[in-house]
Amino acid sequence: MRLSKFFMPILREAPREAEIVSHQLMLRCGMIRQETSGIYSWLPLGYRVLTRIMDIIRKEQARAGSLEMLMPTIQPAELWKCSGRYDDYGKEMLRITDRRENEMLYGPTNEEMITDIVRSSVQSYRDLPLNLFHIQWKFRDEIRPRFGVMRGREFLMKDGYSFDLTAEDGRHAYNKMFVAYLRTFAAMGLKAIPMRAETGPIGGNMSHEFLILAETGESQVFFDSAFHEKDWSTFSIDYDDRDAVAKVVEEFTSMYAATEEMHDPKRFATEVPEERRVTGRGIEVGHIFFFGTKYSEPMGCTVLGPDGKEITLQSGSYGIGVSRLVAAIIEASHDDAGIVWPQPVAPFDLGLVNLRQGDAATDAASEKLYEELVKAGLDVLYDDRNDRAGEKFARMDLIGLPWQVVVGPRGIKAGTVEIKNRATGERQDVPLERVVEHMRDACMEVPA
Ligand code: P5A
Repeated sequence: MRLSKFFMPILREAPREAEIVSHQLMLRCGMIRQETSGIYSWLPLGYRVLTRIMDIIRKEQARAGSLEMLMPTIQPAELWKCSGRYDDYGKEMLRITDRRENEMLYGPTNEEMITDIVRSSVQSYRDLPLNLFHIQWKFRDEIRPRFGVMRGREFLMKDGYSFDLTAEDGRHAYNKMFVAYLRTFAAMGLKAIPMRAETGPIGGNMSHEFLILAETGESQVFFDSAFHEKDWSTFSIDYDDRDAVAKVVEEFTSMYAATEEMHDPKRFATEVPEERRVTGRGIEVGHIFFFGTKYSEPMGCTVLGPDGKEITLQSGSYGIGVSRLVAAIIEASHDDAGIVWPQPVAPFDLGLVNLRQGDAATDAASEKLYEELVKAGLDVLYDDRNDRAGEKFARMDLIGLPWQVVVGPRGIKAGTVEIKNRATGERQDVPLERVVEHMRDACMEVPA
């Protein structure tokens, strides 16, 4: 992509209403634009990151055996009356009436709708287990939408739902998602600590939140510093191996980690040696629930078992804050100059900077490199604009692409370009003919 043809409305200064660094940087980079309180447009740069996050989620969900589908944003109120949640949800739910006076709502979540789909389409025990997910916009009329897309009113969620015959199978489905979430966040360059959690309006009797640490996080968290030493990135798993999956879950849940609501100071003190007790703040990027029959029972979600008897299904639901993640990643990964994208979610793999647009030799070398890098399968943002070098550097640092390939007149004379690693600031002169290979190695070095 040529910057001259891209739409990335950079702001020199952060608008005053932005209180936290991720919100400031997202606005400054032209990633999002607020339309009204808690509702945002995603501009091309921001949408690229959102897309890469969705790609990672899809890949890990598929590995864990979940099937993607798409349910609507608008739901009939009828379903929610059936589960008993229509009144419980209160003012957070946006209620709508259509021209025929039908009561509708903009979905804050989809437990009712998916349960309705399963109860009407699945008749036999042979059709189970089932695990379905979608990535869809939600609306929650939050009292205090704030921090940009971190706590929005309209926000993008990945929500998945499991249906099983027995509590034991349901537990396995829950464990699989637990592990899939660890893998998903790790693949984005994040360490998301699973913490025992309250279930709130979603309900159920077992639940974990996944939180990433950040000073600006809305939740106070208490955990064992042993989490810092854990290696999130490498474990692979055979999802059909129940014991192996349960073992990973056990390994993580046996270490103390709790949000304020669930924190037990006495247990914390007895279980965790003093020097390992950490109190900090975290951002909730995922939340999983096991319901048993909480939704299946009132909604009559049953199948016929092998003996012809009715079985009420065991269900669970599994959420990831997709749009929140974009802000959360920035909170976890930035410096004074701007964003520092982890490679797997970066909007482009690298920025190619032509330091002297209009100089025949640098123009020719930049154009040639651009063509070759794109041909090699790399996502390149090519700064071909006629701006001052200082402005170009500052802009590249601000938008935080993992690598900068800088083409300047002096280097071209010597047959080299400078490659800068955004995260470490390390610079290296690389011969022109080796740049493509160098960048390919650097960018494809993604953890399995
Ligand atoms: C799980 C999937 C649920 O809604 N039902 C379907 C369950 N869980 S949850 O915890 O309420 O939400 C899941 C994740 O969505 C993100 N999230 C938000 N992101 C941005 N703005 C909001 N207002 C918002 N509310 C929830 C969180 O990451 C949460 O973990």
